[in-house]
Formats: sequence, structure tokens, C-alpha cells
Amino acid sequence: MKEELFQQKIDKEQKIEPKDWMPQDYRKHLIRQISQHAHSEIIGMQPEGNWITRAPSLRAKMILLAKVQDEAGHGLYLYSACETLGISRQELVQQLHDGKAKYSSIFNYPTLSWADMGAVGWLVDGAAIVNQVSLQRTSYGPYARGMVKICKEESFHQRQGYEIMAEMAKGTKEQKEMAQDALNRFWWPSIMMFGPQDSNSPRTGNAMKWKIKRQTNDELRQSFIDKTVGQAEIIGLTIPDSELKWNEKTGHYDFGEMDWDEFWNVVNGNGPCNHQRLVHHQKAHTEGEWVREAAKAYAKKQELVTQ
Ligand code: BYC
Repeated sequence: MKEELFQQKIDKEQKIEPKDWMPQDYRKHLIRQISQHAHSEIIGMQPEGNWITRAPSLRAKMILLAKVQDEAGHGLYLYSACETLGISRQELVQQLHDGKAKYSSIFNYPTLSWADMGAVGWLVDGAAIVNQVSLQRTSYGPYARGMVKICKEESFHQRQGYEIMAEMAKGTKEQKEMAQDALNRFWWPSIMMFGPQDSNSPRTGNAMKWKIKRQTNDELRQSFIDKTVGQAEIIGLTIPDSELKWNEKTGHYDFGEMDWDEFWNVVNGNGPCNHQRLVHHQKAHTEGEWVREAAKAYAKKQELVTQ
């Protein structure tokens, strides 16, 4: 009975709030997805943080700093949304360190040149926006509201990346080559951010029934490709997919097959930077212990002052 009422609420597009009754599996599914999303934001700071000290101008440095800081903020909203489901931040971080919780495969690729900052902003944030615009209508209230704020900031991120790519593409021959090389390396990993094909996605069934996901992996992937091809053409870069072709009949681009072995390899912890990313997070977490202790001591002191 409770289950039926819950599903009716979902079907009527009513949001589920933290104190509402929900099936255990719905709660578990959300903790898994939201925590993966939060960890992605935080781990995602590493490949870009790598370029802050080497940004080519003060303007570029300020913009990149602001963007990386935004990612930290997104991680914090998402951890908070996840905590409303009855799990602590400490447990979530522990799951990441133990390898029990995943984060997006895309952040396990290295950022080798300044053009990669362009490719990450344009493609990775572009893909994140397509996914997150859809998630603004997710059924869990705190997650949906977090997505609204995050999407506004992601639009700025996507534009800063596209601007870098556009500038480099119309620069010297070497700069254009760097931009093309970054697109070549980041195109397929960005497409992989949308997850396995629907026919091979064990979580999609429940996610769609419970309206946690509003569109499937393949639908979102197609929508990202349709949007991005024209953007590459405008700045004179070539998408590295020989099978990419406009299909009059479907009104979408056809595209080539992804390297699924590479995808699962990276998802399962064996990508080029998986080890490095986790070790760095563990180190930063340990070294940040004194900051958390100081914040707690300060909060306690404030409590005493206001008593
Ligand atoms: N990477 O049944 P499936 C950002 C896992 S943007 C790693 O389709 P689901 C940012 C999946 O977790 C990136 N793992 O699952 C942008 C599942 O494993 P478990 C973050 C992946 O959940 C710019 C298994 O494969 N965005 O943060 O229905 C700068 C089977 O997959 C991936 C989000 O997290 C992958 N690419 O669909 C800085 C958005 N794909 O958990 C930061 C929210 C699949 O069963 N998440 N897996 O062991 C989602 O929309 C969905 O969770 C996914 C996967 C589309 C990612």
C-alpha cells in the first residue's frame, strides 16, 4: 500500500522530500547516484586545478580559479542533498576511499595542455549540462533543487571552455593544432560520461520508473552530440568520428561505436589517472583534518557565546 501511494506520487510529478516515506531501494539508489555525482564534482577539480598556476593570462587564471571553486560548491550541495537521505559525509568519503563509490570516468584522463582546459569546459561541462538539465526534474526534491543552481553555473563553465577553444582555433597553426588535439583526446571520453548503452544499463529501469532519471543514457548522449557538432563546425575543428553523419530520416546525427572495453576499464579503476586521483584525494583529506577540527572547535565556541 505504502509502495503504491509512493509510486502514485511519483507518477503525478510530486517531489519526494526527506521526511516522506520512501522504499529502501529508492533511498539506496539515490545515495549511490547523488554520491557518485558529488564525488565527480570534487575529483573533477583535480584535472583543472593542475592548470591554475600555468594559465596563460591573469584573466584566464581568475576564470579558471572561479570555475574550480564552483565545482567544490557543487560537490558540497550534492553531499548535503545526499545527507538528507540518512548517510553522513564521513561515510560517503570513506566509500570513495574504499573504492565502493564511483565517480565519473572522465576525470581519469590527464590534462596535458592549456587547450585541454578548453576541451574540458566545452565538452565535459557541456555533457554535464545536458545530463543535469534533465535531472532538474528528478523526483527527489533536494536533488532537483540542487540541480537548478548547479546548471546556471555550468552554463558559464561551458562558455569559458568554448571561448578558449574558439580563441585557440583562430590563433597560430600550433594553437589550432593544440585545440584539435584536445578535441581528439576528449571527444570519446566525454561521450562515455553518459554511461553504458540503454541495453546494457542495469540501473536505468528503476531510475526511469522512479523518475530519478528523466531520460535514458542513450537519449542524453544523442542530445549532446546533436548540440555539439555544430559548435565544432563554427570554430573550424573536426570531431574525431569518421561515422558522424546527419541523418535526415531520424533528425539526429549517426555516430560511431565507442570503445566499450576502454569505458569499463576506466569505470573499474584502471584508467590512466584513477590511482593518482584517489591517492591525491586521500592525501588532501588527511592533510585537511586540522581544518575540520578547527571549524568544529569554532562552531562550539560560537554556541557557547550565543547561549
Ligand atoms: N563513469 O546502469 P548504469 C561533473 C557506472 S559531471 C563512472 O547506466 P546509472 C563535472 C554506474 O555508476 C559528471 N561510472 O548507471 C563536470 C553503474 O555502477 P554502480 C557527474 C559510470 O547510474 C565538469 C554502472 O556503471 N555527473 O561532475 O543509471 C567539471 C552501470 O551504469 C559511468 C553525474 O554523476 C561513468 N561515465 O547511469 C567538474 C550525473 N557510467 O553504481 C565536474 C548523475 C556508468 O551500479 N549521474 N557508470 O556500481 C547519472 O546521471 C548516472 O548515474 C549515470 C550512470 C548516467 C552517470
